[in-house]
Amino acid sequence: MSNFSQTVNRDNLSLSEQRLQIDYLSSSNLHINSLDGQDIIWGLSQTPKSLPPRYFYDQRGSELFEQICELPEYYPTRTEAKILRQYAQEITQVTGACELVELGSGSSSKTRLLLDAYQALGHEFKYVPIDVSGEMLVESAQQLQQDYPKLDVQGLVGTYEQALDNLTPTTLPSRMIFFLGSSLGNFTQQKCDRFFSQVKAALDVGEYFLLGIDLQKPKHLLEAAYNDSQGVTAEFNLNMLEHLNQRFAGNFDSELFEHWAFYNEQLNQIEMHLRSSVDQTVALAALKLQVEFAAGETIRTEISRKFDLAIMQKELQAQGLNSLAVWTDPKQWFGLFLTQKSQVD
Ligand code: AVI
Repeated sequence: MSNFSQTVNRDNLSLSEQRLQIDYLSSSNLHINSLDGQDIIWGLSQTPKSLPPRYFYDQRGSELFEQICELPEYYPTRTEAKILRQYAQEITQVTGACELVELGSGSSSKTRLLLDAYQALGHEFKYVPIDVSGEMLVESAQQLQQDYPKLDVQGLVGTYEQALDNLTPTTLPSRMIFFLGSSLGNFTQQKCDRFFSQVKAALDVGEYFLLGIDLQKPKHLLEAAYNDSQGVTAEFNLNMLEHLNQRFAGNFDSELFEHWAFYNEQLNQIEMHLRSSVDQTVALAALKLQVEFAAGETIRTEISRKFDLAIMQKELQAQGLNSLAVWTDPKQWFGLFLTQKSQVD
């Protein structure tokens, strides 16, 4: 556990009296990874080149992601929402009064399905959204408080790792950490293992972890979801270059790159790349970086792993997170696990 007083900027924004509190977790870790761009220098010096998917999410990228979630080809969001709608009440009955900690809360739209269920059962609850985008977090927390007048929100602005390390003991009888939308799929296996052990460390024995994951399915369905006919995913991918230009004084010409997404069946993952259409040199002045691209060379911007329910259940179990329920949709396109921490660390 890192030292809370060192890593937290104590200038809490106190909005709408006591019911909305936002803590900014500004450790040096956040600076190294995302502000100073060391991860960009590293990724662009590798063969093949890569960039961290976190750079999708500037204001425009977050808007484009919201649009992706509504696309006819992008089934994960609505499939998961259907499962949640169907089982939210069962979840509240299992957990009882509880603190709800959401990793990567974004616009908090699916969260409402859970909040509705907790509210309807009359259980006491509190919402702890965690996101790297402070603007998005404050905006959606304020919106939620208008719609749920008794809701206490204690947001944390920072990475998952920082937030999990800095959760303070809950005053409610239990805690449920939830991670929806198959964001786990954007982690490598190694990062996934580290993440599970951090989740486990942030829970007491008997507390809960709710996880939504996208499942393996035929290649054509997956490739359609990441190559939509309206070109929104392509714009989302290319917007990363505009974001880097703006943030690191770069001169990427996004017209000289194209979106490329395919399903890697050996690794069970979608891979998103940006392919250079010409030989070119790009500079990111703020990072003192010059990068050469050959025509046809790509930068991998994202992996989106697709999972197997039984394997994931075993992995969770091996991490001391026992499945209490595994729900899916009739086509078995998406899975939702309700797990409980079973052992002492
Ligand atoms: C955020 N994440 C789970 C999305 C995914 O499907 O991997 C990001 C995304 N990339 C392209 N479309 C959506």
